[in-house]
Amino acid sequence: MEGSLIWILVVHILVIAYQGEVGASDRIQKNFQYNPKQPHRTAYHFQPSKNWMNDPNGPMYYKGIYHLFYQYNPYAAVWGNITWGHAVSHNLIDWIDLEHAIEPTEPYDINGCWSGSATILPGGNPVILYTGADFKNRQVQNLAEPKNPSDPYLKEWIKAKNNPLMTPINGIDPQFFRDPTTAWQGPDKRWRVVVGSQIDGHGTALLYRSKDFVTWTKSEKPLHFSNKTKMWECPDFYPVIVSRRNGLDTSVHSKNSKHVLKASFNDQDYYIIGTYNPETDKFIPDVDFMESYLKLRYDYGIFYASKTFYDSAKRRRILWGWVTEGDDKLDDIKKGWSGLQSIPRSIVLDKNGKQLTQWPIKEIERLRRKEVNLQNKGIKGGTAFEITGITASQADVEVSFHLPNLHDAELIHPEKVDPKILCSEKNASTKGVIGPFGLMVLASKNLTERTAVFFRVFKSHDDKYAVLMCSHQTRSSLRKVVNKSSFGAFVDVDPKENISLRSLIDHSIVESFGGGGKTCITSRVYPELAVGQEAHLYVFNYGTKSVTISNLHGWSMGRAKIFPAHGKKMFPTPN
Ligand code: DQQ
Repeated sequence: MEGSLIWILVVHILVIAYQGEVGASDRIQKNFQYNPKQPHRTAYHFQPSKNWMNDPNGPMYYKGIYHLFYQYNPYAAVWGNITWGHAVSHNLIDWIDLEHAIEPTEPYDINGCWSGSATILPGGNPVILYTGADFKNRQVQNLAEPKNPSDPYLKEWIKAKNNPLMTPINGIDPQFFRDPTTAWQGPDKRWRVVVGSQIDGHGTALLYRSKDFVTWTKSEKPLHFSNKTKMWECPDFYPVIVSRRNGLDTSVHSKNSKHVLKASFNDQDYYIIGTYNPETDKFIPDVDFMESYLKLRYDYGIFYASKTFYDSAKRRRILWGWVTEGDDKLDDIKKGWSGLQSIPRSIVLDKNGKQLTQWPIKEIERLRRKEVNLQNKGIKGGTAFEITGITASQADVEVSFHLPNLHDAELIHPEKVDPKILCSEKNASTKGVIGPFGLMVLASKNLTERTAVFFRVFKSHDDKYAVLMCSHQTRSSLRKVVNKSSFGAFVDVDPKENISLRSLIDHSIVESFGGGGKTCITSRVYPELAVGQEAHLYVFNYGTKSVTISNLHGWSMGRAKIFPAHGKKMFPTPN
């Protein structure tokens, strides 16, 4: 025990020393992150130095180090040659990008090492289950183990000799069989794992069980399926605890826990909450996929193929998602890279028990630098004002609004409208009564370019209120060939209390958290004018009624330290 504590300390010192050294090297920093020649690269989101990245894979905490693996093309800025990239961190913000962890080398993964998850076995050793696209382009599930589990960086991985462990037999379509979850152990000590699939045209979470993690048997019944969706990619299944802020390890089951099932389809990450019985492996959702008007999603913007893991160091569950580009493939080739990872988010069951809430991990706050504050400031209808004094292209902004009486709010039937469409019809320039009010981010001085993240409050038919949150991007860039569609969703908050918004702004990404993280919208934008020092930040209210800023805190953000490892000698392996 004492020995491992000392080792964790040594690892931390090594990581910090290493970062200090690289912090001094401007050359490496420039290659990796935002710089005037690459104005859309980010400063504090994880991205590798170049080429294509998609799904986050196998995140875990091991011997004092956080690991993030990711789908990566080592040769180009487009999807292909899929390999597991691997980065390590001691704080989830600063990263060292290591050598690839898993490469397509064997008949069972020669056409790509696709998404998968890590499981920490009893005793503490990690293993990875991942999908291989095999020599016949069938999808199969494979196991990889660390070559040296005493290496906290887990630099080298060995593929199991019995691979593939699960193959598409008995009616499973070989093209629809992928993305194993983190495994969990039932009361009978057998492992369970879910694999994404499509059976008879319906999205399905196939369930497998194993005594030894090597021989897996498919359960006759899937964990769940939905005839309202097609193929489920990257499923995730984990417990959350009622009325508490901490997370639960994946195998934990208690009378105070509920279970979350997430599936990626239609370019979005949808989730449902329900009750799981580990004796029978029955999962009964409270409300099924696509059946509530909120159609619960982690994020209503650009955020896909996400994955959570349990951080045993801080007893929390952390979520990561892939944030794609919204520009043209040719632009990606020209700029030499594509894809970001979201800021890791803590994810908990909301106190209403009906949805999850997410919040950027606390560690991100260490990048906060120069600060501006405002209190109790009224904003008349039809006005906007600039927040000065912070770097608007690289910022963290938290604001909460207090609303006047809501009697005259416009009427709406929230169940009958598509909030995304509503956000483009009633966009930031369309005057309303209560709203639109919110932030204009990555804006040029004269507002020619701007991304508006805002709320609008409606009265619903039964004398309740509906709060709409939008990210309106039609004017986010002068460039024509970029995706400027708007995003929108309702936020389940009472507008008679304050409505809060937090936006993490990082050059070409805006991650916004409405209502304390009940509704999240992530956008990618490619301003031409509002770049670097030329970006501005405004608060606006284009409703007829005034609103009041109860509080606004904004910070310039520093850069995360993200850099490649310089060869194996920087990572001494303990004896
Ligand atoms: N990406 C992986 C697949 C997964 C998809 C391939 C989701 O395993 O289904 O790169 O983005």
